[in-house]
Amino acid sequence: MERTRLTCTLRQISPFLSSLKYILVISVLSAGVFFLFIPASVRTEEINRIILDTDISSDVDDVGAVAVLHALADQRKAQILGIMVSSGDPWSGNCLDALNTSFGRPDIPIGVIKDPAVTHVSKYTRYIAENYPNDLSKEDILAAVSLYRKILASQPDHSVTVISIGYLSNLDRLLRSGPDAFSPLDGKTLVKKKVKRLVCMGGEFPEGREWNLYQDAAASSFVVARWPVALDFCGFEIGRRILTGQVLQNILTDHPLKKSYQLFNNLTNRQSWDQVAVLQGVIAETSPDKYWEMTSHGVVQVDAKGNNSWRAEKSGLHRYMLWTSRTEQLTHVIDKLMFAAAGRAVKPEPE
Ligand SMILES: [Ca+2]
Ligand SMILES: [Ca+2]
Repeated sequence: MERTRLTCTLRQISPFLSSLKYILVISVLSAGVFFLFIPASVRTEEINRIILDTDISSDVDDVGAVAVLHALADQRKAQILGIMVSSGDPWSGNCLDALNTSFGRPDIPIGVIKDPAVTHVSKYTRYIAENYPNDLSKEDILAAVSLYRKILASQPDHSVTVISIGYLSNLDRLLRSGPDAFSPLDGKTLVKKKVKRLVCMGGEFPEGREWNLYQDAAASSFVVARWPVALDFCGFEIGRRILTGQVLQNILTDHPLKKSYQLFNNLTNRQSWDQVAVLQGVIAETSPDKYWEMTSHGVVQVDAKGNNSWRAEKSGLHRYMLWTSRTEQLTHVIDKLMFAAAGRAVKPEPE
């Protein structure tokens, strides 16, 4: 009896189901056709064009930041134009290529700093470079300053966000660069024409002395004084209080993201200076969740020793990030994004 009733009901609704299927197929097809006819410039308007500049080597939050950037690219919030290395560690470039490969983007252009460069020993770069697939060849690699010029010259005006999570050495060389095969413009003019904003993890606010700025203090002082467009700082005091990474224990494979944290601190939590800068560079303008605030405009100065100071000034191009009652929640946001980047090889996300 029950069975008969069920069969009858199914028979009654089956024409409805097939027309529903038909409507669904038509909707999906027309959405696809509609998408094809939207000009590419409009489609990509919301996608931030990003160049990341990292000292990936001495600390592991750079690896976390690369993961976060890939996760945001997967969500179509960022387009990764290229990644520059400011560290002189000879394994940094291949480690980065291995990470990009593991996140499904093996061909992201990588530019590496030429000597002289700030160099530190890393707990993970050599292992990642030697044990995970990557194909960055030392002969083909462009100097970061050349890759910056090549990429910027090919982009729409005022469209590129540069996110610096290491030393400002590459940007110093970019600003000082002259015309070349990629562009007839000098570096500063090229930046002014193509770059929308620089986000810099560096400094301590309102004043202090921080690693990224004092490691190559001459470069920091030069770049901060002459950068011709908007410059946002994510200071030491923000990322210091956001501890992430321990949840990577739950990744079931030997993913190089997990392996880097394992080699660095045996998968305990680490401060998240660099991931915060990526969030400021990619989602600050579009996110409905105000996890932090920025100051009004002002001027940051960096002296010859790498000390930074701040003064408010309406015409200044600089701002810095302010901690709010919601900022602590970035811990969860960052852990989730790092998880997402590592893909399906994970247990369900922890709450
Ligand atoms: Ca590659
Ligand atoms: Ca860094």
